[in-house]
Amino acid sequence: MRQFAIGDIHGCLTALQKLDQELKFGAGDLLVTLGDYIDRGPDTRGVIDYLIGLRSRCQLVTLRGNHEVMMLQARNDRAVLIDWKSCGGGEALDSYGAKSLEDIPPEHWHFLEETLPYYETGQEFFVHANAYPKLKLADQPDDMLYWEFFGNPAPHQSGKRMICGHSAQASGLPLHVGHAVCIDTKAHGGGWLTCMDLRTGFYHQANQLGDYQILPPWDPAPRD
Ligand SMILES: [Mn+2]
Repeated sequence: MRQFAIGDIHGCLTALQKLDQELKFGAGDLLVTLGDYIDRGPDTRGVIDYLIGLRSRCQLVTLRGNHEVMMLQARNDRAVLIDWKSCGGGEALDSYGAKSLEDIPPEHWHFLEETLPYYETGQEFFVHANAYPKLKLADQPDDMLYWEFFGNPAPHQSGKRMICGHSAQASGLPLHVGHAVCIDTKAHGGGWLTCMDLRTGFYHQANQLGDYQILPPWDPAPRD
């Protein structure tokens, strides 16, 4: 069984489709998407539709990011609505040809509502943003799970490796510190959408131009 994690997509449908075309996600594959599907990039609507479609082909686990948090809260809070629109929500609405949140289809609200705060397998745990090393996943506060930047945390008490997004790496390279890996490589800002193969350590990257490349696993021993 292959196991993959995909970083912050932010409306970058072309890059997501390219990864799927190259890796051919299918039955038996576990695919964990780390949240921030929406906002900033050009096609929030298309990305959510695509992810809903992927569910019928592979085991898809969709985590919640801070942008999904904002969009969900924007329904009930005018101040959050204004904040969300200025953080890329305007582009999300545009992708629906929508003037207001009432124009978003119910199945997309359902998709957003069903996103998870975290996920774990035998060897890894997955969060959008970060986690306190000394707290169980079930006890992590929302601010940490959805908002806190990476900052090279200590290893988690579970002994599992943390896979996260949220802290956009302007270099386009994943940030790997051994016990934690951040794979937000700024797809919406001219960077890459990264899909990490968790068992081999290879990184598959695609961008909005339809380019694709593979990066080798992280090597803990620096060489001259
Ligand atoms: Mn984020």
